[in-house]
Amino acid sequence: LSLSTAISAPPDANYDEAKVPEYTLPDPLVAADGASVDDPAEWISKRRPEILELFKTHVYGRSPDAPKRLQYELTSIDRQALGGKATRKEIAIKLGDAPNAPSMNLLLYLPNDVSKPVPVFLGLNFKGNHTIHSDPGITLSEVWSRPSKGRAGEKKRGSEKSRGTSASRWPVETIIDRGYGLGTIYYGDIDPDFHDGFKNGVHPHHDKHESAERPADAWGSIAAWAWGLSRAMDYFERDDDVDQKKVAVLGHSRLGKTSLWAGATDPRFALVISNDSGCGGAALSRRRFGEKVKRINTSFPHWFCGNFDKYNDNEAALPVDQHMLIALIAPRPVYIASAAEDQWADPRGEFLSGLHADPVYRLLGTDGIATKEMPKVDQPSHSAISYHVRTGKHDLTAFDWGQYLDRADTIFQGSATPA
Ligand code: GTR
Repeated sequence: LSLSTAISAPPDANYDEAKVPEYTLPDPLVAADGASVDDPAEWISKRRPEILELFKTHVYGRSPDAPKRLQYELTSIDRQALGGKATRKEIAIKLGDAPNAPSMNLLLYLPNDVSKPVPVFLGLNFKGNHTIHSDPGITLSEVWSRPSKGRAGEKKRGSEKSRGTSASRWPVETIIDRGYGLGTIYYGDIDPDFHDGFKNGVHPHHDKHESAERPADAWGSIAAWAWGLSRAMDYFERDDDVDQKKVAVLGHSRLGKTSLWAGATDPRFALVISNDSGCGGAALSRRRFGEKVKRINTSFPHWFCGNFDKYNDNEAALPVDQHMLIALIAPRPVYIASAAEDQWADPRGEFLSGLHADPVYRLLGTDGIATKEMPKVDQPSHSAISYHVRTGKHDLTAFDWGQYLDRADTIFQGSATPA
């Protein structure tokens, strides 16, 4: 009995490799006009922009430009945080030019005993900045509840008792001890994660539709969250303590889908990490394994653009598949991670995206993916396209972080220089 069949699948999902349909992936190295792309310059000037455009039109939607002026405010600083080993800053970053545009609150830990600037991991969190660590100095985020039983979603200040409740996913001390900074933002600051017709969050501040109807390629929530990550990057460019050339963007699950789209759209991210991102993230849609396009568009109608609905039970018609999302990140290093018991996210489909992005990575002069065979459980494969599948469930664990830190050490070499 294989692991995938041992874990029972929801009624409309397939967890059996033998039932994966036959499929043909679009070739990332064949342009829309049928010409094959065989030099890096052509990839950069012709094919990459085509693919980016296809993802904007059919999958994530079209995001606005950055605000004209970066407006931010340092709202707190403690140079003796975490027993003196770190500086903790909180920065409110405005998500638009208008005075009533929302702000997001970046929580930033930086190691004290290393020379600056430092490399930084950046990732959104699900439940509020104060949940990532029990540090009493973190401002309690205002957290959205989802609408239920006729009640609208609402925003409330997080409770004292929720401090540190997501700490297992954020090993702050380990990150600091290894010479890295950590930046995180509550994703609901950018867009609350429920479907309200795009009335709250950043969307209404940027959408200027002529007609009342929302265009089928208007940005969804994943695009909005990714856009928010780019606004954190705008801020990093102004912070002398942060090495803006060494920023790793990371996310788990829906926020892994988000980190991949952030990495694809914003070349300033030097390392892109997808933790258990699954459907609409690293997993190939055409495999129809675990979560499928129709399921995700039904459960989460606000995540993707309207056009993505056209591919419900119709994946073969997609002009892209998710290996092309990975290819958009090339030649920058990417790390795709899966969990063995997370069949919903299709570990093999996540690996295969990396494998089928390999020709683009090689064209651009990197070592691509190190293996054509799916690595065994707990045996990471490291190269420009890194991959691991670890023991256990859908989660972001110490094992995952250990790998990401090792990989960052290699890529950002000598990052942890003592002061
Ligand atoms: C699930 C969803 C997945 C994944 C996950 C998460 O309900 O089906 O696509 O995003 O949520 O974000 O934890």
